[in-house]
Amino acid sequence: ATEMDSEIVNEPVGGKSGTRRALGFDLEAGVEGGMRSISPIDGCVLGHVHRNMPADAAGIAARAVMAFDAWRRVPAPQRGELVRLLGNELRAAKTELGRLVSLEAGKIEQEGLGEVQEMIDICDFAVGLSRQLYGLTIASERPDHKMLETWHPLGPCLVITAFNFPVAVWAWNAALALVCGNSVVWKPSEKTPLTALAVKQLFDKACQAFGAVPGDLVQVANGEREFGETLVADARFALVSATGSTRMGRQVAAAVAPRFARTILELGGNNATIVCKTADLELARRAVVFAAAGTAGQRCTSLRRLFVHESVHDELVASLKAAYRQIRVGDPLDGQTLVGPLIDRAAFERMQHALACAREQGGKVTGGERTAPEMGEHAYYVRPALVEMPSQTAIVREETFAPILYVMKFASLDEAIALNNAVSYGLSSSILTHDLRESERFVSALGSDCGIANVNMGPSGAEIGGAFGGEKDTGGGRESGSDAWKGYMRRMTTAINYGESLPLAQGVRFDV
Ligand code: UN1
Repeated sequence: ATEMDSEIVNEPVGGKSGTRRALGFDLEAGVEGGMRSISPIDGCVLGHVHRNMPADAAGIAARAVMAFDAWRRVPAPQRGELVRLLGNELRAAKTELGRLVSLEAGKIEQEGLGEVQEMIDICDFAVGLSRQLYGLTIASERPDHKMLETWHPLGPCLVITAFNFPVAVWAWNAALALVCGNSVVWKPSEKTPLTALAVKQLFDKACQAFGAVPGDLVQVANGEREFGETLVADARFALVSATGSTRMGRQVAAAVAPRFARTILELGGNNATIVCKTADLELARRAVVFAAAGTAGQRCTSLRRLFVHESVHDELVASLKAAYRQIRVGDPLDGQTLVGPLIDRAAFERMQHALACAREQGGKVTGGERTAPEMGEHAYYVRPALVEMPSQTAIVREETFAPILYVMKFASLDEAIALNNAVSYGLSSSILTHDLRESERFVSALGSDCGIANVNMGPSGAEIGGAFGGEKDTGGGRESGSDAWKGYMRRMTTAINYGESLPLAQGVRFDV
């Protein structure tokens, strides 16, 4: 990657100026009039990237159609070979790409690397899948007949991703979409355009190693809101897979509904953990701190609501407070740091607003204040907040994308499950208990109403092997593992008559 080395000049948006290595990626630094990528680490500009305008959307969609037409002709296991090569490129560039994720999204290094590992994992999964896009044979009710179910490529897929998982969520979608025979247009978050371009370079290398890949099989389309809306409205996209806010998801769903195209929506979450009286409190402490404070509370699956049995409440809260005091908040590139910055000032203001509301609604707030002044006035670092609430008030039922953990007491499991389910979202949830009856009830049809319900761990940090997504305002989509691939293909049912007569289904007689 050395020939790709370029220097990205930081503009002094923040108090500092200086230069930062672009980590081996040629990231179109200095595109005139381009979109800026700002590092949440210190508020400095990392670089500029090409900004697509709404008028560019039609050309992008047309190229995606051409690429789809060629790619669907390639046998699925060969399509898997391209994804295997992409996985190899990701392995080779794991350190650099993970660091770029840290630079642009503000994640600590471990989590930046973890995100790239998640991409590698889904590539491996998709390679295996490329030989397992199984259909069915179905017994026919008619003599000398059989029925088949076959899965075919769907069409161009538009993938919209969020800043908080700037590369992994694209990979969950793209690795599956590609082995399923589709072309992909990637509209990254406006806050993380560089990581997308870096991934595109790795994809291009995989294409070179593969040989004959149709041009524009994957297009990265950086642009702003109106550009994104124009893409979503383009009828040539057979699928729009969008990760982000519920407000955005509602707009996508409404825009796509008139043409009956498919959506996979992975929207907000307001995830809860229930700690029962038999729980291992040391395990609970560790699970809660990672899930609530990790990634600065900026995962869709971050823990935001903690329900603790009244008999262990005070003990757990005391140990959580002690643990919270130990958390190192600061430069995510420092290996000792556990919590990096919020993505921007708006996120900081929303957090402070939520904490003010919580106080008004009877909450006792510990932490939550701004910290790490050495990182400059244009970066927003906060102490993770722990808020003891008298009950699940309005602010607790809202998702605030920041490290705020609301803690509440409960007396019976039924009450805790009802509280878990009493929010508009349904992404993730978890229970800590050593009582089998409690954990089984939680994961039963009468338990958590979320797409994810974990036992003896927190709600975040899902593996790629399972289907990822949730119910209600979370949007209902499923991505990643299990049979999520079916969302990227169209299903065909075929009845075949190998006899000499024409019996009709349901015994209907129609003699001519
Ligand atoms: C997200 O926050 O958008 O379960 C996805 C997790 C990760 C994915 C989170 N594997 O925390």
